[in-house]
Amino acid sequence: MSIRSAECNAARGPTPAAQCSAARYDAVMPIAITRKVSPAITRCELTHLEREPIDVEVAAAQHEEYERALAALGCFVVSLPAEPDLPDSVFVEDTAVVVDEIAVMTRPGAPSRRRETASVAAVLAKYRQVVSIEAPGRLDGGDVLRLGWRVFVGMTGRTSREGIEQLGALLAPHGYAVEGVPVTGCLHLKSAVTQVASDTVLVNPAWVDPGAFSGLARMEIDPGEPFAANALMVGGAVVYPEAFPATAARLDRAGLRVVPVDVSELAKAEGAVTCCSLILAD
Ligand code: CIR
Repeated sequence: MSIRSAECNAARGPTPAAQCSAARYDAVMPIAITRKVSPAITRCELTHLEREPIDVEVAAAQHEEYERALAALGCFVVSLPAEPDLPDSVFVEDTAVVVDEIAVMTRPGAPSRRRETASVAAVLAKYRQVVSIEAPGRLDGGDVLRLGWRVFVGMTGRTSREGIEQLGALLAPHGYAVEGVPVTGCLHLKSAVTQVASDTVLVNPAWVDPGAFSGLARMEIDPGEPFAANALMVGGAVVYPEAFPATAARLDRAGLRVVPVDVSELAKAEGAVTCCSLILAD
């Protein structure tokens, strides 16, 4: 089990292999950056959901289980302390887009979320060269789905054309091709489609056109579970919400290893499984 507080990891960084024995071990582990649930999550942004009471303790406990699931799948979890004044800061995915070569700090579409990026940038700087989306561009990491050298970006209320163009310009020198994808009816592109295997995406065709993902196998969610397209592929498995058993059965029938997690309290804040971590390939 490898869950470390950010303080503990401060010395870890992209350590030269000779510097400590942990470095050799880290080289084969994905790094998962997470952040504890803010007590202010009850004041989170909501776009497509009605506000419901959120039990902060339950949300925090579910988040800890999520971190444990990532660690059990071989991730080195860098767990940042809660941000008491930033309601949505547990959803670290939205603050950055990380590829092997660089980390791009986003400029989140919701103004209330813009202060979330600074502390994540400080951590990412240990692992990658850090660059940023600049005003007036807007980009949420939840809108960015990288599939090999293709980077799909949702055209949503959170992510602007300017933000997509800036991301394209930052990633192009490293060989990535950025494509904007129309999305309707949900918060982010990754509410509508995520990767579940090297050659397969899980998609809700009501929210995004599966035709955008040509060249990949497209598995559809169970139509009775509209929020079921958000899955986190990591460590040879798919971390997946318990709330969607019919779609989970489809994943299972396809031969995928499904690791169920209960994120029901975080879902009331319009969060799911990809949004609670930034996964860095080693
Ligand atoms: C928001 O509206 O920004 C948060 N309440 C939820 C963000 C979820 N992020 C994600 O799925 N990538």
